[in-house]
Amino acid sequence: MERKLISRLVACAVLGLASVSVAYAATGHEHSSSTSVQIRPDVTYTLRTDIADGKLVFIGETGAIKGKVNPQLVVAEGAVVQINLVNGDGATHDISVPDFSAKSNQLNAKGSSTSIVFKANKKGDFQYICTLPGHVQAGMIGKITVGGGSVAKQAPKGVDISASPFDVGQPVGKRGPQKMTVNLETTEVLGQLADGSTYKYWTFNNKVPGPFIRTRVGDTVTVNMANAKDSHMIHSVDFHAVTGPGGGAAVTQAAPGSKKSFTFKALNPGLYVYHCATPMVAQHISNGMYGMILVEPEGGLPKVDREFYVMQGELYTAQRHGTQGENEFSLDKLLAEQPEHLMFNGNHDALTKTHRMEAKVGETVRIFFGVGGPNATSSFHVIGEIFDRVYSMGDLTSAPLQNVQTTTVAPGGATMVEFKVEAPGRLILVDHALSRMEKGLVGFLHVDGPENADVFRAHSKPDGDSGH
Ligand SMILES: [Cu+2]
Repeated sequence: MERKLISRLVACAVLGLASVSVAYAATGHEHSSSTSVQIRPDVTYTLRTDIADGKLVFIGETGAIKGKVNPQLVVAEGAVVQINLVNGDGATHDISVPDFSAKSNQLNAKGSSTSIVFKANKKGDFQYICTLPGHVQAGMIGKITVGGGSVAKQAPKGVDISASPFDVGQPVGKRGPQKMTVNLETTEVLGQLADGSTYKYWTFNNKVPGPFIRTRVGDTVTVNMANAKDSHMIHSVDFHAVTGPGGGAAVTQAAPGSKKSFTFKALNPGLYVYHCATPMVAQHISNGMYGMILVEPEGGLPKVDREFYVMQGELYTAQRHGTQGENEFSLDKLLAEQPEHLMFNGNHDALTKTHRMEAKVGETVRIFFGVGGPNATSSFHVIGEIFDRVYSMGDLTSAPLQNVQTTTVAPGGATMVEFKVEAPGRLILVDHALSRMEKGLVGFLHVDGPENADVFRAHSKPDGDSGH
């Protein structure tokens, strides 16, 4: 079983650096009763081949091993480990960890890359090598330590800026139009980006995305926006649900320590994005200044069992994805539209570790999904499910699309999706432009409950007439 798993992992991994390695972890992290899909390795290292002082070597490419020659790789016992190899010298190389039967294809061209993935299922010190004749003797050998506790975890320094997917407000139900007030504070805070790395986020109410605002068509809404005293920038807010100058941005440009407000009437039902609209707007949005406002139609939305609030965003950092410590904004990468990070709800762990999204078998799930962006269009998809209904482009008054696999959501756009969960397991929220998963864009929805063999069942032995 284990061997099969590994060979499948390796077969999958040799497709290249950008391939997504899917480990069907038989033990499952969360559920004994259901099949869990491990879609990301637990730890990733990137090595580059090079020639140093007449010797052939591996050099660490990112993170704590950056620049180190034949760096020691330390991983936890049981971890799924990915090692990427980039050809830095143009000679033919590969990478192998013989003790785990992991071996890559050969790289020939300078700049080409490959990877291996394996499960580090035994403790001890092992070797990673290049298997080409003479290359180990020439210096291409390093140590991988499994189960060593010698790597000190960097203590998190940033605050948790990830917005809860559960904060979706109260459904309006049958009520009539009313007056309401929305209070926003714009802030600049050092937030946790991933394990061991931080970023200076700009936010509404210290969360990314900002608060989910729930209104009804015909409501009269007063928006009070305060820019925190310790901000460095002017901030503002543009609601796509507002009919008026700049969606409110024309009258909310607030210097640090000042307040602005305006009142609008919600004329059009729908699911709308809001964002900061202060130059450079793309930078303010990227840094985390976006959220959503729902304008429910008369009579409210149909009742469902679970509602979630999820938004996709991008970060453009000078440091490459995976770099420890504080990551800083890069104007060049923003203008080139080349994000180093993509996230659901603000950071890499928001919907995989920090907030546990759950549903029970038989329940109906609704996701309010929006793209803050500022640039990437999302191909929103849930692995292991089919959207029963898609309210495309946030249009809540037309009949929804039905039975949809993947739906396009524009930057500054939104979509409401609904589906019934029929079988237990871990569903995976992605943008099906799956290179982005490698930059942090993934979320989980855990479905608990009894197996539903009618809908899905695994076979312990290959079925006689099913072929492969
Ligand atoms: Cu701003």
